[in-house]
Amino acid sequence: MKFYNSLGPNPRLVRMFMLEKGIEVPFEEIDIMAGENRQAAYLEKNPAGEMPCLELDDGRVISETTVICEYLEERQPEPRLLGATPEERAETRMWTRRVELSITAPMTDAFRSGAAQAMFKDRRHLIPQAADDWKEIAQEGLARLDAQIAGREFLAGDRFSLADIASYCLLDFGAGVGQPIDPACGHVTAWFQRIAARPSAQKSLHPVAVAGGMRA
Ligand SMILES: N[C@@H](CCC(=O)N[C@@H](CS)C(=O)NCC(=O)O)C(=O)O
Repeated sequence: MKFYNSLGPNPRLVRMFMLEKGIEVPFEEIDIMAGENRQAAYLEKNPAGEMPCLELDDGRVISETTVICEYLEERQPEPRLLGATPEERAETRMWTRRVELSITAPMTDAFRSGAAQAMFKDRRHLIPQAADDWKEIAQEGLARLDAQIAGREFLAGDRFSLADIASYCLLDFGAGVGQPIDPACGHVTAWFQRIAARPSAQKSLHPVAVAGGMRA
């Protein structure tokens, strides 16, 4: 297997997942700032042109972060980060998807069409006039999440899971690019600090991010 790695919250969440599971695979670095992920050699691997992806030994390529994580969990079930039963796995997927759809996707869209417009203008269809609305939508989602997770340690209840890793990495990135968690969201803030305290949170940061003070 080979992991095509880069700067960015999405590759980081797979790195954090691998660290938590003790999985080591060779990495090949792709320079997203220079647009290497949008050039022919990488597009042959992942036609979406997005980072990261995982190349299997038989040549197949898997992209989409949570799909990569689920594949790795199937290959190496322990420690279980999806869940031990169909019900636990369903809860993990539900929370991962809820946070992505209602919070981190609009947050990322706001970033691309707002602060990072110059980087993304030739890569994606941007909607600059929607950037502030997406920021508000993400904050509204955070406020709803805050009420939903009152009294629980992790997103999917009392077990640490992929939902925590994926959500943490995207929210950590968002906070570093001008979209912090509203301090009024006390439950989300406390949950975020619990995840941030795990050694994998620091170890999963990309060296370029560490050098530049970024959270990715
Ligand atoms: N839905 C994708 C999103 C991947 C994504 O947006 N990756 C970012 C890095 S964090 C990227 O490739 N950005 C550079 C670009 O789009 O050119 C996934 O889950 O893997």
